[in-house]
Amino acid sequence: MKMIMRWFPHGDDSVPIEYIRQVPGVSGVAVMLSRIPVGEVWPLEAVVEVRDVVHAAGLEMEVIESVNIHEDIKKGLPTRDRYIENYRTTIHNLGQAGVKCLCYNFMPVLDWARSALAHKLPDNSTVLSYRDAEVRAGNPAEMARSMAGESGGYSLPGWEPERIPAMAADIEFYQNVAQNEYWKNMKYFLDAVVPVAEESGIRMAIHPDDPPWELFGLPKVIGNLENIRKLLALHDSKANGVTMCTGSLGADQGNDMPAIARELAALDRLPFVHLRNVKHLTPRDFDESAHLSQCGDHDMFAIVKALYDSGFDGYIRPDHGRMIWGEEARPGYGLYDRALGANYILGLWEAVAKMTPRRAVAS
Ligand SMILES: [Mn+2]
Repeated sequence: MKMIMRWFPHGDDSVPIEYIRQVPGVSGVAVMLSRIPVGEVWPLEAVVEVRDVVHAAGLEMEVIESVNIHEDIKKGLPTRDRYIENYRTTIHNLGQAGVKCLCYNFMPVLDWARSALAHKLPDNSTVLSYRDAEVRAGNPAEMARSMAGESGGYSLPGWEPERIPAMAADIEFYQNVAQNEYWKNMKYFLDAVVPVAEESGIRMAIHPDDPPWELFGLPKVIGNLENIRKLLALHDSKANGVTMCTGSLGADQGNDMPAIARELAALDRLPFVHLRNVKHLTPRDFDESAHLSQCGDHDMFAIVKALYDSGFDGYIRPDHGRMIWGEEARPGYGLYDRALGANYILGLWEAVAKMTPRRAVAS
């Protein structure tokens, strides 16, 4: 297991990479090149340039999060082939630069949705929060604009401003796309890119829908174990895997996170895990919370133990954190609370490892 943290290059992060190296037990970062427009190739030189910055700080850059997928691919338009070809080239280039894991999502239009980016908790820390009625009462473009207003000037990954004007038309488009058509578009994409990932030594890791339930009449993709199994069957390869995000998938209390962790890790289809906690007010309203089990609804010990016992050998990052101690940072991505989260998870991992001799796992 390798503990990593997300980091945004090119001065687009309040956290200097040198500080991440000082978080005990963290060996690398997950990065994205957010300046390259969605659909275009990530040139090898641009990837290597960032990798060298990461290496110079004494960290690894084995995980990319994310290379976003052009909407034409998700829509299944004839123009998708050009973008898929670009995606294949990008995967090849990432492999050349030593990348091992590529996190992406296949959600239509929306990358993720929250009703507030700085909701105040009783201890005066702030967190991202989700109130279902508020989100449904608005429209995505409004939500994007209000989130941008709260983002402290940082770009929000997946909510690039250039995408906002097209959102209404895109949502309209999907009202006539049947769920099984959408899955066919995903299979078309995977059949084209997974073989390149295999050749390049990269494992694709799809991120669950966030939140994992229907919004705005858009097709659902990865919101429960049944859909994850379906995804894995679309293209049977170890390079077609999953990012298990306990904050996204775990927002639906019907999802048994330790059971999902066990199944995916045992299948060796789980290269990447996002660990964060959520505190529900109702089944469809929640606040993100500190990582500790006692601060939210997840039993983090049970999740970590499930991963360990199943032979998990991928990357973990503390997902979002709270904003604490006066830090000003990109929403969800302050240094302090994520560092606390990383070390809490590492503590759980060490305890589980020392208490439970690892059983041999067939490869
Ligand atoms: Mn996540």
